[in-house]
Amino acid sequence: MKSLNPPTISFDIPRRIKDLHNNKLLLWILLLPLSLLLFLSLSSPFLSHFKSLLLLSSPPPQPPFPTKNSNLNNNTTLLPKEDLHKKKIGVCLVGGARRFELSGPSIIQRVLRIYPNADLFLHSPLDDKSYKLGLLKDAPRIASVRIFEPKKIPETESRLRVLSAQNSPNGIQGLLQYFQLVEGCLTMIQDYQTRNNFNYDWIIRTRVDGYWSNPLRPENFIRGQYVVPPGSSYWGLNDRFGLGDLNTSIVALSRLSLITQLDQAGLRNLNSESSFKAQLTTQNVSYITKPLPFCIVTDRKYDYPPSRYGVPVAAMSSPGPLNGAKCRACNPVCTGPCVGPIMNGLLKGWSWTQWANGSVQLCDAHSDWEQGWENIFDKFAGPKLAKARKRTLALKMGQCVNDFEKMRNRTAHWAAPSSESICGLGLDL
Ligand SMILES: *[C@@H]1O[C@H](CO)[C@@H](O)[C@H](O)[C@H]1NC(C)=O
Ligand SMILES: *[C@@H]1O[C@H](CO)[C@@H](O)[C@H](O)[C@H]1NC(C)=O
Ligand SMILES: *[C@@H]1O[C@H](CO)[C@@H](O)[C@H](O)[C@H]1NC(C)=O
Ligand SMILES: *[C@@H]1O[C@H](CO)[C@@H](O)[C@H](O)[C@H]1NC(C)=O
Ligand SMILES: *[C@@H]1O[C@H](CO)[C@@H](O)[C@H](O)[C@H]1NC(C)=O
Ligand SMILES: CC(=O)N[C@H]1CO[C@H](CO)[C@@H](O)[C@@H]1O
Repeated sequence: MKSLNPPTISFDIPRRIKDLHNNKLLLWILLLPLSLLLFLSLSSPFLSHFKSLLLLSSPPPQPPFPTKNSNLNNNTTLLPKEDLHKKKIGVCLVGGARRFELSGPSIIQRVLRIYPNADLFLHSPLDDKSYKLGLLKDAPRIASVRIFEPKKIPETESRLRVLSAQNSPNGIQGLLQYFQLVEGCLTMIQDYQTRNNFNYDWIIRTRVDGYWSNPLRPENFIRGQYVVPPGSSYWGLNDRFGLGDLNTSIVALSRLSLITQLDQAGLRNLNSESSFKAQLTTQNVSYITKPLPFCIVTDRKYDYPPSRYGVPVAAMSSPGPLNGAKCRACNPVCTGPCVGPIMNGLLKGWSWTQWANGSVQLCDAHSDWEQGWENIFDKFAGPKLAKARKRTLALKMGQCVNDFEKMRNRTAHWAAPSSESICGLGLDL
């Protein structure tokens, strides 16, 4: 027990397995280290929750909001970290594996391990990079994994009326695939809730290609409001991350099924961000933007410097928070006073992103990632992430299959092609 201060409290509990879902309470109590008990006995609001946990049968009662924060006891209550460790949290991780050797270890370290009680739900389309997903074998808890072969999604009249193909690399079909990816994760969560007869308190929705430079902090758990990053709003709402309680998350993640409602509301020509915003507003879900320390790792090329409608590409090494801006590993070409004029040239409601206080440093992303980017990454990401990157890129077929089998053994619900075929798609025998 190294630290008991937010945001890095980590209950150092040995590998959690499926059985834990059945004997959770018992194990939880047995494994609570003595030092933590001492800490608990010094911290009275925590103690009363803990006592009730010991004395009452499961499920543990919902503790009241702590009295020291009672002046904040309304819809925008910030839950203290200790409380979150007793809540049911689902983490929905969606998207293709692409450069998961860079993003994955950061997600494990700065999202999943910060909330070690959270259940991971992985929803990812199968491709020749899917083998990289095996590194999730190190995730604290895995509830459900679905790796699927993408199929064409019907472009109904209603969907064609509401959505716009503009600025979507793969047109309306691309949008629908993305919406299904997100909503499918909600379906996985709801199935899991039904099967195990409980509801999550919180759902964290994040992307496989998100690189987290700092931990996801507990201030981002706000009841009754959906939390998204500022900027990159493309006439709508930044849809690269979201966090909310179960009710708001159900609305936020129902991206495909709510299109009918948007149609009935007469909405037309929406892109991903504007339909996301419309689905929250038409369902009366309020949202709030909060700075978030992640960026979206992209292989795509973008003109430099970006023009009004251009897209800025940040260096992954930027101090941040990058709020889900696009990024790559680069030696930044624009830092300090160079950044302001470029960012001020971007349209505010489009690709613009918060850059104040030196948070953003820009890459020239007009061609491929620069030579030597691996060393650049290793330097800013540190030895742990560098090691994970090297291991994934040097992975052999046998290791990969073994990783997937390990992960499968720890996962309650597994729907994916065989480990051999996932690994075989991307690795030589
Ligand atoms: C909740 O409390 C915060 C902080 O005191 C305050 O700013 C906010 O207006 C309150 N919200 C409601 C709905 O009462
Ligand atoms: C969530 O929605 C359900 C059904 O609509 C409602 O009964 C419940 O009170 C809501 N919970 C919160 C925390 O708003
Ligand atoms: C949202 O609020 C408006 C106005 O209060 C109401 O007419 C509408 O029925 C609400 N919609 C939903 C889905 O709750
Ligand atoms: C920049 O720093 C100042 C001073 O610390 C602070 O007041 C301001 O909120 C910061 N701006 C952003 C966007 O973080
Ligand atoms: C997975 O579990 C099975 C049966 O419990 C066991 O035989 C196998 O060795 C395990 N595989 C790994 C990689 O842990
Ligand atoms: C969790 C919670 O307190 N939700 C409340 C937020 O505020 C609305 C009305 O403003 C209430 O209906 C909710 O119950």
